[in-house]
Amino acid sequence: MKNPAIHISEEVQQALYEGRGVVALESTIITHGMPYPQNRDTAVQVEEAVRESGAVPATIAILNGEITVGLTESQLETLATTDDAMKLSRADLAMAVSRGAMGSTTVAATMIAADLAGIKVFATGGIGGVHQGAELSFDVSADLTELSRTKVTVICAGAKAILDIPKTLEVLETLGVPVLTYQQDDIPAFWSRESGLASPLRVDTINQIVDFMRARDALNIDGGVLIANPVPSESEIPRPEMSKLIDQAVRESQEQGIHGKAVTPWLLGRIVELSNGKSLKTNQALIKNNARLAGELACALS
Ligand code: PSU
Ligand code: MN
Repeated sequence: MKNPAIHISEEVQQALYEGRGVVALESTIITHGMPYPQNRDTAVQVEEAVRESGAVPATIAILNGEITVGLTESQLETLATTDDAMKLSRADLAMAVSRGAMGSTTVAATMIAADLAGIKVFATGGIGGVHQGAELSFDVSADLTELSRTKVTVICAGAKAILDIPKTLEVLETLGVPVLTYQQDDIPAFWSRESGLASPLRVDTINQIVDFMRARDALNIDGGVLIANPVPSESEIPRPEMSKLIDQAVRESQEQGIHGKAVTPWLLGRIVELSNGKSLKTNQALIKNNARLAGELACALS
């Protein structure tokens, strides 16, 4: 890898060189998704979950303009306490690089960096998607188009339930992004195991995911794959309970004119308040669960 804008940690470089399993991890969840110190603690625990599966974690962020793949614990701490880090997607990733800024990567930007580094598997909490009211606001996350063009497999707990999940699934289908739900028929809804919507596809084993990815390669089909992994039962907040909080948060965000990049962080923060911190615990549990599955998949592919 001879890209001057990218720094890959020695451990990650070594693992890639040896063909071991490597899992990319995003950083917007650290800067814009959770409060301190839960953001740092979760980031550390997610890396541990990847390691327990036998893979090497590679958290990705922009540190002083350098795309950094594989953060040290002190770099994680710095990022977790940087208040003005830029939330970066495809459109503005290069601005953080050209300005030498601090920035965190969304699903879209993490996919770009992972692909540049040669990492094939990426674990996150929930992807961005089509927002409620998008027919008026046109707010559709760039995560969806990135999934259609960049060849990385993303493990999530479904689209965040703050979104319009049926519209998100429609757009993914239009863009040709396969959505594979792990071990159940219903597509999960982030904090809840069930959404009431059938997943387009279902897989029950890691081997089935590997076979699917290999078949896609053989057919020369480009772009990413989305794996939806339901939150563990013991940590879930059932959908009826979540729905009330989500409706209130979405209504308030519209009344207050929150728009653009601020929408997702604002809603997530408000839902943590409205649930008295319960949604944060679920968020932590589901991302660790995704990191474990991603680690197993990365090892099976290596
Ligand atoms: N899921 C979370 N917390 C987050 C995000 C997802 O639990 O902070 C972030 C991801 O980085 C995702 C981004 O890519 O929100 C989507 O933002 P937007 O809707 O502005 O595209
Ligand atoms: Mn948006």
